[in-house]
Amino acid sequence: MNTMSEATEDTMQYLAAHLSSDDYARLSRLNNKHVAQLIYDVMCLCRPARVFIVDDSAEHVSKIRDMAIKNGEEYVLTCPGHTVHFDGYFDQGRDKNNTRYLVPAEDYLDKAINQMERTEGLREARTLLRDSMIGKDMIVRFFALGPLGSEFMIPAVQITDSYYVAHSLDLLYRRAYDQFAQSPERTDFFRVIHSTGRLENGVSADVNARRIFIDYIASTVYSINTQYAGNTVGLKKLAFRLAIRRADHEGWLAEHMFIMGVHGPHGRKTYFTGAYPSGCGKTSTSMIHGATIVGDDLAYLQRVGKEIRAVNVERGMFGIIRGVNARDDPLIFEALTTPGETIFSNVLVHEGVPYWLEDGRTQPNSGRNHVGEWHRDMVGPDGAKVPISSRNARFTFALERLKNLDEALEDPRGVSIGGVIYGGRDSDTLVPVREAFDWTHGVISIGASLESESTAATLGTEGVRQPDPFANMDFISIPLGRYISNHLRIVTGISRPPRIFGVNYFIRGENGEYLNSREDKQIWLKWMEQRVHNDISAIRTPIGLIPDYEDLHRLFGVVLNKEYTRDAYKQQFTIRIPELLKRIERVRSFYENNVKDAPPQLFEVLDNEYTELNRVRTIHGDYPGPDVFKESR
Ligand code: OXD
Ligand code: MN
Repeated sequence: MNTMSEATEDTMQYLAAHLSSDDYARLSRLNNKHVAQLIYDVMCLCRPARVFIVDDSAEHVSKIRDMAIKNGEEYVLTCPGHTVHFDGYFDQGRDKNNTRYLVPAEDYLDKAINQMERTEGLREARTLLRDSMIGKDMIVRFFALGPLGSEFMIPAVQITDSYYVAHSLDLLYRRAYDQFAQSPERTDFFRVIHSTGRLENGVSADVNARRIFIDYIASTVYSINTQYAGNTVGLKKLAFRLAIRRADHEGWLAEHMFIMGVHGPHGRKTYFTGAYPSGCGKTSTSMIHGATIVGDDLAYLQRVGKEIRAVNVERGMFGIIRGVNARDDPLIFEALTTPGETIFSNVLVHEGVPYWLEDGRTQPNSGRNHVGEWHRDMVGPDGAKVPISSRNARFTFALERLKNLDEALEDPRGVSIGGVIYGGRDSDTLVPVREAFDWTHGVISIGASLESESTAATLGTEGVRQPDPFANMDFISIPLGRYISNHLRIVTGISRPPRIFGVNYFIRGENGEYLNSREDKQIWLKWMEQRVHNDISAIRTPIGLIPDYEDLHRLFGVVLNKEYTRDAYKQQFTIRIPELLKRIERVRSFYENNVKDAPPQLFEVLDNEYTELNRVRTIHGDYPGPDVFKESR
């Protein structure tokens, strides 16, 4: 299949004969021969019973939702607007092993990036897609990544045989059929082709042949034999990989980042982006009390004049629901328990009400979830005890459901970024918050050195420490060395680049206890906001700048009405030299062994930090408390 070519007269005649007159009229209105060719190719290969070309009308939007319900892909819940969808027991997360770039023989991607030879991959995709839509509808949808009418915007088409997927897309992205119609000459749109494959009891039956291929040569993504939205809503993490390549060509950045407005003193608002691996507090940070949210997952960043500006690629949330409760995530919890369009996935449904892990409510002992009929203590087909809901159960809704939505979501110019935050799941090494000495130090020592313990967002064992540069390792589609150089370069000519910070919400004490509570994030954010404006000073340590006790004490008092003790400060901000040295050794060896062309600054920054940590160790021992550095200023 050549998804990049242009339809001929014959193709148009075929389409006229095989589409309904309304669908053909909608296709013709687009006047885009590349779109027509794509539809023709997928029709010939997958042989659907019908094709539905979807425009931006309210009528189509509600038809999609109705069809998802009629086909049994979603079930209506008691609360108006709420539905639930179930994925198969073995289809509960992003399938990293089977998500591959299709790389032509002459191209290079680092070996840490999952890939296969392009021709072979295309052949496999075609084989698996052949006849996959017999008896089903083929739904064709048009969206924009980024705000409509923005310089950042990338148009995208997704074809799917799942109304649930088509419905999810609707809540997550900006509809752009009209936008396509206005620019018939555009051929640079991203393409996604998805089929659930053969269904048994409503779920993808052939998950062993689950394949997700990214053909960056033709800006096309294939997703086959899967339903889990992280694998099938192609405009999310799959098109994002195409965007990383486009960003590389065009000199901007596509990042796995939230965008949020942190509110400082005297009505000041400072925008931050933040990258954290899935399941490490990214959404909950962007939803923190007192701040406003622009987006929780994907951002495009560009240098515009003397600023770095960013937009949210999406307009909705596909969030992890575990742990969302009235106390910890009150605004999401409110949206999830009040009327309004919401799709729950892989939660437990009991008498029309959804329940999930750690939802803070009295939970029923039975109901329906992703195993089918569930009761407490039951074991699943793999012999493991089945929790009340999947650990990666999710909710999907449009951001407009949230009371803390920032006014800039649809601003075509994006927002000006004051700070960039990286956070991972690390139980024993890094302090809760630190600031880089400068942009280069931050890119290398914080972004490129990020590691995290694995979570339920991807299939496989949880809790394994892995390198996750920029929290983007799963999605990086260009050589990593080049990706890092792009980060170093983006601020060229900017006299005051955004500050870079690292956070760790998961640091534990000697007895394994967490040293911080969830709400402490608020303090780190306020501290970072004030640092961006140089309102307060900070203490220089070998790994970056850390807060002064007095500033944190004041912030804990004012913001949380909490007494912050010197003892807590000392435990949290002790510089754990043996662990930090090991971390640098791991990061160094990851780059040495896996990455060609890492920029020289990478090894310089790591080596300097290593030397400095060793120097301090000889004077102050393995675990110097923060005050040691204050005194030595
Ligand atoms: C997500 C993910 O769903 O990263 O955002 O898995
Ligand atoms: Mn994500």
